[in-house]
Amino acid sequence: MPTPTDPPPPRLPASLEENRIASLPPRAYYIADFITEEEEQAILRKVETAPKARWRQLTHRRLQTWPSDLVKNALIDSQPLPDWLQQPVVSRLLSMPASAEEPNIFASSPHGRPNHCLVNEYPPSSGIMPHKDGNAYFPVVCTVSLGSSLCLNLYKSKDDGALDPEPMWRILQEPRSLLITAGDLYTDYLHGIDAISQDVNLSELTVANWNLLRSPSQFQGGENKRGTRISLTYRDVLKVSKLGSKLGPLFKWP
Ligand SMILES: O=C(O)CCC(=O)C(=O)O
Repeated sequence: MPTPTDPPPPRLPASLEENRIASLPPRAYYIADFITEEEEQAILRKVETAPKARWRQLTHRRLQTWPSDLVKNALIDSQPLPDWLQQPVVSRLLSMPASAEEPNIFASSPHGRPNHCLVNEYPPSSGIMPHKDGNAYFPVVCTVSLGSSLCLNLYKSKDDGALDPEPMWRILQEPRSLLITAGDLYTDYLHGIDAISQDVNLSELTVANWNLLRSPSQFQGGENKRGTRISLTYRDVLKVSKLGSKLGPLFKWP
């Protein structure tokens, strides 16, 4: 709950169209100040204090899955997302019109809102291989970045299925920002994060969302030395199985 001493919430665009990344295929949006520093710190504390069993250690990064892992591409209808992942992020997402026809970016998704969130932790020099998110989800991903900046790379696979090693575009994600990718960009392109300690050669010519950054001057030297970044990726899982509610109290995450 906000208290009278909390700083005001960020000013959000009247429509996502104001924050469209114009040089990318439809559709991508970037909002630099989506949450406040206080909100960022509060979410980071929740991530850090989550039960140890919530973390899955991968080779170079750690992952939390909320409310639970998918089983055969379906979400087990056990619990909703916890409140700290809903407020302020989900309510703010749903408050922003996507276009004149769409009251928000999840308006035509099966559940009308995200029901799943991955929390990824990337220490410097870690990343994620280029991949597509697949067909378990409605084709909208909303990513909130916390703690540090890094570049997300976008790739197009060639006609023979091989991946061009050079990304077609880079999106620089600052702490407290929101990136939304949807539509063709979700279905036809791969995304990944280079496992490097520093992003280099950053400029208005090489970063697709340069004009939407909070502080482009911070990267004027063309470099971003990475710290530990946490990302929250929100999606709507298409299939929700009722199995969880039948299993009742036996089916519980920590
Ligand atoms: O952490 C990110 O920004 C990207 C995560 C990602 O690629 C995914 O969840 O599929």
